[in-house]
Amino acid sequence: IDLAVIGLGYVGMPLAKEAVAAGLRVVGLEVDPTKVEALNAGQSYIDDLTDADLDHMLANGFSATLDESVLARSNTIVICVPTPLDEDHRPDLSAVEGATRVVARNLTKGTLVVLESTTWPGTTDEVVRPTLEKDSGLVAGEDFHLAFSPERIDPGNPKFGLRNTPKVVGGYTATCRDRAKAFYGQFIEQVVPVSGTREAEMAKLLENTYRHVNIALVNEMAIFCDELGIDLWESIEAAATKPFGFQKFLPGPGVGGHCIPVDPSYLSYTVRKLGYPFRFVELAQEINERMPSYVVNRVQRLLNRHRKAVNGARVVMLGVTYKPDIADERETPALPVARALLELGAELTFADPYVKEWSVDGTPVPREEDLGEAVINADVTLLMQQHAAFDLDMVEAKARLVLDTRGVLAEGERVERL
Ligand code: SAJ
Repeated sequence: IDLAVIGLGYVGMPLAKEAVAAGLRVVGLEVDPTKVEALNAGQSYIDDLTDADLDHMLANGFSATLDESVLARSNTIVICVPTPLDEDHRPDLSAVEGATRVVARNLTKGTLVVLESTTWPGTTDEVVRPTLEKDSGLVAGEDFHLAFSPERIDPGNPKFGLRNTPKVVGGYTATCRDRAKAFYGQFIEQVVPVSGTREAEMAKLLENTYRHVNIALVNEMAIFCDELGIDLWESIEAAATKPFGFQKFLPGPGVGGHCIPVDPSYLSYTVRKLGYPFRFVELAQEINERMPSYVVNRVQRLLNRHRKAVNGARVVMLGVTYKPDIADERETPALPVARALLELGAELTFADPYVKEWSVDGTPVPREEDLGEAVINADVTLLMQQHAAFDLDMVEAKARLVLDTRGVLAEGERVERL
């Protein structure tokens, strides 16, 4: 077997797909039997992987399995398991540690092991390597090779996929790095080697923390521009005319997903280990985490200006996923917004083409089936995600009041933007 992929999610499966397309013999290792069953039956649960893709993979020797012994017959093993935060907002490496132990007890000489999961700098060297060496009796850099290569899969991105997104690679030794570079070079157009695993781990955290802090910048500006009566949305478009040195970010109701709210915490965990707080990033996190309550405050003020209270008001929330046009609700800001509105006594409903049923702390929120009726009947429409399926011209024309948190509607006496 040329490649064993551990973790068959939105990162592992595109990797398996491209490796199969390059003619490699690929096997997928999972802990979840339902995933194994679905994949081997040609049923994809991955947004960007069609059943046809999967059939092609299966026809070319791919299979998913629960049987870890396949690792002993694989000359490359890539770990693509989740690295979330635990309830104390601290890095949770349990999936990485579990996968590493499975690799270690099946590790054979000459194998290349690559970690792709986003994690704090030093994880590959200080967490993965010792376990691999201790449990297998083999020496990294000599008996087997070890590298880190961050995943840059952007679900739903029509332009960039695994093949045409440059792949950063760092090795425990130069030989490790070169082996990983050769491996990825078989099916990825550009491989970017760096001098060590920490540089590769840090590159990923920098990419996403950069995004996080820039979103916080415009979110904080949205708050004081509202007080100053300045249309920040216009100022952002104007600033974006600068052809160099400015990247456009937009205010929003809060930062969701499993990368942007999470990765900065892996970075600050590392910095705090040095004994001092990582103020800049932690302040940005505070700002982004405060946006849901700011949205509720704006709904309250909008209703009050029309002599209504939130208590007893009918509020329809358009879009409960974490970003437009995908069905992912992880860390969605819609949840804290809905929780606060319900606590204030709002009568809440939602509309979202990607979400069939939705509840807040166990309380089901009724789903609107007719968007036109919903915005006419609601005292206020809260636009959270601008799904392409929403007829925004109709919303703008018919809604009694709108708070537009995405700056996609024209301001008017009934429409306010964040
Ligand atoms: N958001 C804003 N304002 C912005 C941009 C995003 O409020 O200007 C919010 C979104 O609404 C969402 C959250 O931030 O709730 C995250 O949005 P995102 O566009 O960063 O989407 P993600 O979470 O899918 O991020 C992924 C990341 N890709 C990888 O980690 C491989 C990120 O690095 C990409 O830059 C991003 O996709 C992308 O560009 O689409």
